This record gives sequence, structure tokens and C-alpha cells, in this order.
Amino acid sequence: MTTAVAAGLGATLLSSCGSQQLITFGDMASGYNREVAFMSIFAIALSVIIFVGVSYALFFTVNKFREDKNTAEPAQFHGNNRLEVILVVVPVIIVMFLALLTVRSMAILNPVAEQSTKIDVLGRQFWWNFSYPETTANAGGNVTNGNELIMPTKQDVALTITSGDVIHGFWAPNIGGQRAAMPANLKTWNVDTDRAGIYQGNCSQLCGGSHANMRYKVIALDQERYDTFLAAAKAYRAPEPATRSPEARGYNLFMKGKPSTGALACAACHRVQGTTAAGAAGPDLSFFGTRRTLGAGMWEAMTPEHWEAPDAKAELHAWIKHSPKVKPGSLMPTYDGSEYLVTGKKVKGGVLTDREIDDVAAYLRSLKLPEEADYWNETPVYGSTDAADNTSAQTAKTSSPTPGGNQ
Ligand code: HEC
Ligand SMILES: [Cu+2]
Repeated sequence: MTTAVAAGLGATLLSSCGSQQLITFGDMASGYNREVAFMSIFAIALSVIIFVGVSYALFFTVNKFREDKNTAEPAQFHGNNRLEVILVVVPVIIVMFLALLTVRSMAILNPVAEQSTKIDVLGRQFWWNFSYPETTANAGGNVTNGNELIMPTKQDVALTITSGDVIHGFWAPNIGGQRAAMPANLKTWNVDTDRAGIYQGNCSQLCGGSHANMRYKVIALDQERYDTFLAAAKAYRAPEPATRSPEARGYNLFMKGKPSTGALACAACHRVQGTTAAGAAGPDLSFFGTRRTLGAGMWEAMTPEHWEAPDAKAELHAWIKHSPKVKPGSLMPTYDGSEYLVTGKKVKGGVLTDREIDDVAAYLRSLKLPEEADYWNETPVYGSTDAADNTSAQTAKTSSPTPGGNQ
């Protein structure tokens, strides 16, 4: 019953071209959504009663007092105190009842338990960082991941949400309601799900040119797998590339850029755990090779070969070369000499050759968590209508549309 009501009310079936995923606050695996559904029953029931009552009264009166049936002046009840009091008191009672229900739900949902898993969420134009404040990485700093939020199932997860620039909205409907991410403002609140799976998250505030491309994935893992992920992420140090390999050349470019052409060092803006790269102006890339999304969820590498697939390689290449052409308004520099925005002004990017870009990409692809900590592996995509999407790398076949093409 609860499920039917909430699903009927709120289910929004959003489908992207390649894979289809059910994004809905009618997902009853989340305690938050169950609570909202419970409240909705009363709100909907009262609305229906009022609608039917008012409609009946209207049609009854109009019909009964039609002019062709009555010539006399209709009865006037102007100044009928009893009627006026009833018409004020009844709506007040209804509104108070609904307000009490809301307060009750807030009292249940809002308190953050001492022992809940804590994750810090930072939104920026147009990407997300998720870090684990209670988990210090062996290589220093907190365990952090860009654009992919890994959380445990069957417990409250306390998210402390903020923004590094303008107001963003954190919203992954399957695991809870939406919350504003505001600069210089930390707000903690709970999300939860009982079911391991991959869920879609989006920025829900119009925050600039690529607001609609400011997405993320929520990957909910059962406790044991979550612990495995966290332990591996904690122990992680970016692998050292073999000398004279493409990865080694990529590593050098990543750390130093190419000053002779004005190509900025990636490390100035991106962090890679276990290296000196500690930039914070762009998403954390510590285990980029394990990730399967690019451009804050704009593009997904869901084929069995993920980053090794030719189209995925092309997409990553195009991204590094000129991300603003792939993603409108991206604040990452270009590496083909074309223009990009720095605090609202157009600036020309430096230049890396295609081979150099491939080397940097090879380095990024090598940044992988150990196999057992690969959180994508065998985690079902919730509500996927494509059976192949439902299992792991072994069978998944579709990949999302290529938004900007591979220029
Ligand atoms: C001036 C800062 C800056 C520099 C320098 C920079 N980036 Fe970025 N990078 C960003 C920002 C900001 C984003 C997020 C863009 C977005 O998604 O809107 C980003 C996003 C990315 C992403 C996508 C990550 C994801 O999960 O979606 C990759 C990959 C990346 N950068 C690689 C590089 C590489 C490789 C270099 C060096 C060749 C580099 N970046 C240099 C700022 C920078
Ligand atoms: Cu946003």
C-alpha cells in the first residue's frame, strides 16, 4: 500500500539513452523515503476528501439553484457566524495535523547518531568530492573520491554537505531527500538504503552552465564489501609507473605540466593519494582507474573493458584535450590551446600533443584500487531495465551517450 501510493505519486522514470536506471523517491529501501510515503498517505487522503467534498458542494449548488428552476432570490447566509467559524477551524485543524506529522518525521529522521558513518560532501562547479573524515589515508589526508559516493547499507549515513562556490543541491532520490549545498555552511543529515546497488545522484540547483551535467553515482555496499573498500582506499598509494613506460611519461606531465607550451600541471588542481599531487580545484583522482564515470557522471564507461574500450579511451582523450567542448562551462583548462574560462574571463589553454595526452590518460587509467575493492564489480544498477546492466563488468554492455562527441 505504502509502496503503491508513493510510487504512484512520485516515481519518476528517468532514462538515459544507453542504460536505464530508475530514479525515484518511491524507493522503499530507504527509511527516509518510507517516512515520506507515510506522510504522503495522509496528505493525499485529505486532499482527495477535500476535493470530492468541494466538487460535490459546487455541482450540487449550481444544479439546485439554477436560474431556470428558481426565480426567487437565493437564501443569503452572509453573517452566519457558525458557518464562518467552521470554515476557518476545519482547515486549521487539517493543517495542524499535517504539520504535526511533519514535525514527527523530522524528529525521527534528522538526529545524527553518534556511531553513524560520516561522509563529507563538497559540491563545486560542476563536480563532487566525497571524503571520509574518520578515515585517514596511510599516504596522508582523508580517503576521498570524486563523483562516486560509496556508502554502507542498512544504517544511517551522516552526510555533511557544503559547497566551494555557489549553491548546489545534493539529491539522490533513492536514498533520501534533497539538501542544499551552501558555501561556508555545513549541514549534516542522514541518508540510507537497505539494498546494495548503484543509484543516480544529481545537482538539483541551477548552479551554472553545466548544472545538468553535475551528476554522481551512489554505490551502496553491504558492510563487508564496504569495509573492504574502505580498508583498501586507506592503504592505497598510487602505483609507481615502470620507468620509460607511457604511464611514467604521463606521471611526469601530470606532476609538472609542460611549461614551454603553458600546459598547467594537473597536480595543481587534482589530488592523487600517495603522490605529491594535492590540488583541490578539481575532483580527487586518487583511484580514477577504478571509477567508471567521467565529467561528473556525464559519461559512463560501463562496458566490460571499461577504460580500455576504444570509445572510453577516446572520451577520456577528448576530456583532457578540451573538456569545455565536452562539457559546457567546465572549469578545467584546455590542452589544445583553445579557450576556457578562468573567473569568467576567456583564457587560452596550454598545449599537449595527442601522444602526451594519451600518456597522461594511461597514467590515470593505472590508478586502480585492488580488484577486491572494485566497488562497481557485481553491484547491481538499481531499477535497470537492461538485464545486462544488472551485473558486473562481466556482462554489462551498454554505455551512456557521448554528450560532446569525441572531437
Ligand atoms: C586549473 C585546475 C585544473 C587543472 C590544471 C587540471 N584540471 Fe582536471 N579538472 C578540473 C576541474 C575543475 C574538473 C571538473 C570539471 C567538471 O566536471 O565540471 C576537472 C576534471 C577532471 C577529470 C574528470 C574527473 C571526473 O571524475 O569526472 C579528469 C579525468 C581530469 N580533470 C584530468 C586532468 C588532467 C589529466 C589534467 C592535466 C593534464 C588536469 N585534469 C588538469 C580542474 C583542473
Ligand atoms: Cu550544482
